[in-house]
Amino acid sequence: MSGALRLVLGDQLTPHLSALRGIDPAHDLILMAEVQAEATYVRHHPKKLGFFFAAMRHHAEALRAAGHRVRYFRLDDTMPCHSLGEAIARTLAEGRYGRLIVTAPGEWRLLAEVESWAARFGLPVDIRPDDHFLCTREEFAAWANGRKGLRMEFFYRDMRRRTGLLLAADGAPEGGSWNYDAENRGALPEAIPAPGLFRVPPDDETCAVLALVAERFPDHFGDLEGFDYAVTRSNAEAAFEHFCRHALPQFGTYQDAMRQAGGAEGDVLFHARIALYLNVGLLDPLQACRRAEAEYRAGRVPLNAAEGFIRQIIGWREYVRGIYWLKMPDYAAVNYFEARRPLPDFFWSGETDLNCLRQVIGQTKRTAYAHHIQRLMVTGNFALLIGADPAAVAEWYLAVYADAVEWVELPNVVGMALFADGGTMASKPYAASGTYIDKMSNYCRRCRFDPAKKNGPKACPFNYLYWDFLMRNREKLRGNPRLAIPYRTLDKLPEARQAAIAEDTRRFLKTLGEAA
Ligand code: DLZ
Ligand code: SF4
Repeated sequence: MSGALRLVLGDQLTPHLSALRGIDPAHDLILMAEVQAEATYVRHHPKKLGFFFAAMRHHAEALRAAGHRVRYFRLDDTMPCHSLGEAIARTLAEGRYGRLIVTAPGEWRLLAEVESWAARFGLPVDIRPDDHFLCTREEFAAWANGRKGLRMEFFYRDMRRRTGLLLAADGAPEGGSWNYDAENRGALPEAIPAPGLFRVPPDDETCAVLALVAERFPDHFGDLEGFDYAVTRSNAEAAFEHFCRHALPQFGTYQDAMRQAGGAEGDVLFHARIALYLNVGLLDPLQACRRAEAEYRAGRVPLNAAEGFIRQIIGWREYVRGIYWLKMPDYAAVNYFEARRPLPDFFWSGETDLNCLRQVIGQTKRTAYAHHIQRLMVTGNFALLIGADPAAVAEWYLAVYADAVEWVELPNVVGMALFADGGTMASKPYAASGTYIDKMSNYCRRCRFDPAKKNGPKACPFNYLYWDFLMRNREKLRGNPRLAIPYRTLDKLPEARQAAIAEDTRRFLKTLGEAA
C-alpha cells in the first residue's frame, strides 16, 4: 500500500495540524521544506527568516521524536529547493504516494498554488481546513452575509458567547460590559517600570540557521544580532507564562502607550510579543485566552487587562482573518483614496527627523517587532496621511514583522491603517495629528518638531498633514458621521490657515523626494 505525503508549511508547526490527522507513521511521509521562493517573495526581515527556519527545524525534530518519518529540505542542502512545488516533485520522485494531504495555507497566493497541484502532479490532493482558528471561513462568511456593515465589536460578542470566555453565570459579559477599550488607553507615567521581555538565547541549530540567513540574505532590511525569539513550543509557552505573570496585569491600562527607551528592543512595555508564536502554531489561541481568563478569575489581573487581551485574540485576530478570506483576491488591490505615493526611502533606513517614525522604524529594523499602536498610529498613520500606495505599504509590513503572514497583515494595513477598502474593516480612517502621538508617547519630547505648533518649519508634520488629508479627501469623507466634528472644525478654519496647511504639506511632501 502506498502511503500519503503530508505537507507541513512554515506556519503550520503544531502537532494537531489537520494535515496530520489519521497519519500512518509506517507508510506516510511528512514533507517540510525551506525554500528560496517563500523566503524572497517579499524580502522578509532576517530575524523573521531565522525564526521561521529555526522553528521549522525544531518542529521537524519533534515530529521525528514522536515516531514520524519526515523529509526535510534545508536551504543549505547541496541541492536546495527553489519552491514548494519543486520540493513535492522531488519527494514524489523519491517514493510512491497515493495522495497529497495539505492544511489550507494562510495566504491566498499559496492556496491558489496548492489548488493547481492535483493537475500538476497527477494525484489526489486533500486540502483540509485550517482548524487552528476559532471561526472557520464558512462561519465568518455566514456571519457577514446580509449585514450592512461589518464591525469587529459584534463579531467579538458572538465569539465571547461561543467560547464562553469572560461570561458571567447568566451569560452576560463579565463586569457588565463587553468591551473595556476605554480603559486601554492610559497615558504612561514616565518612570513606570516594565517587566522586560522573556529572551531565549539561540541554541546550536538556531545559530546555524542565523549564519545561513546572514550569508544568503545579506541585503534584506533588518538586523540579525540579538536574536532572542523562542523557536520551540516549550519556550514559546515559557515566554507566554512570563507575560501572564509579569506584564498582563498592566497590559490593559497601557496597551496603547509607547515609550522611547535605551535598549536595542525599544520598549515593548506590557506587550506579550506572542503574535509570531500564535501565527506559526507554537501557541494555541484559545488556550492562551483561557489562561488570561484564569489569571483574572484568580484575582491576579484586572478585568480590563484580561478582556483587552482576549479581545485582541478572539476578536481582532479572528475578524481580520475572516475579512481576508471574504475579500480576497480583490482586497490586495483596494485603493479607496487612489493613493499613489511611493513609500519614502526612510521606511527602509529609519533616517528621518520625525522622531516617532525614527524610533518605530529603528526598533522594527532591530527586532522585527513593533506593537499595535506603533504600527497603526505611527507608521500606518503617516502612510495614510501622505497618501502612500497601499500595495507598497502592505509589502513593507509583510516583510518587516516576524509575525506577518498575509491573512493578518493585509487587512490590518489596507483596511485598518489606510482605510483603502473604503470602510469594510473600520468605520473611519485612523488619522491622527501629533497631539495623539504626544499624548501616548514620550517621542515628541526628543523630537526637533513641536507637536503644539500647527504650521511653519517647527510644526509637527503630522499636524498639517492631518488637516490636509481631510481637505484633500473631503468628498469621500465629509459624509462620515464619525468625522463630523473634525470637518466642522476644518470648516471654521480661516482661509489663510487652510492655505498654510496646504503649503506646509506641499513643502513637506517635496522633502520625501516626490512632487506633491
Ligand atoms: C514565511 C515563510 C518563509 C519565510 N519560509 C517558508 C519556507 O521556507 N517554507 C514554508 O513552508 N513556509 C515558509 N513560510 C511561510 C509561507 O510563506 C506562507 O506564509 C504560509 O505558509 C502561508 O500560510
Ligand atoms: Fe512625531 Fe510630531 Fe511628535 Fe515629532 S513632534 S515625535 S514628528 S508626533
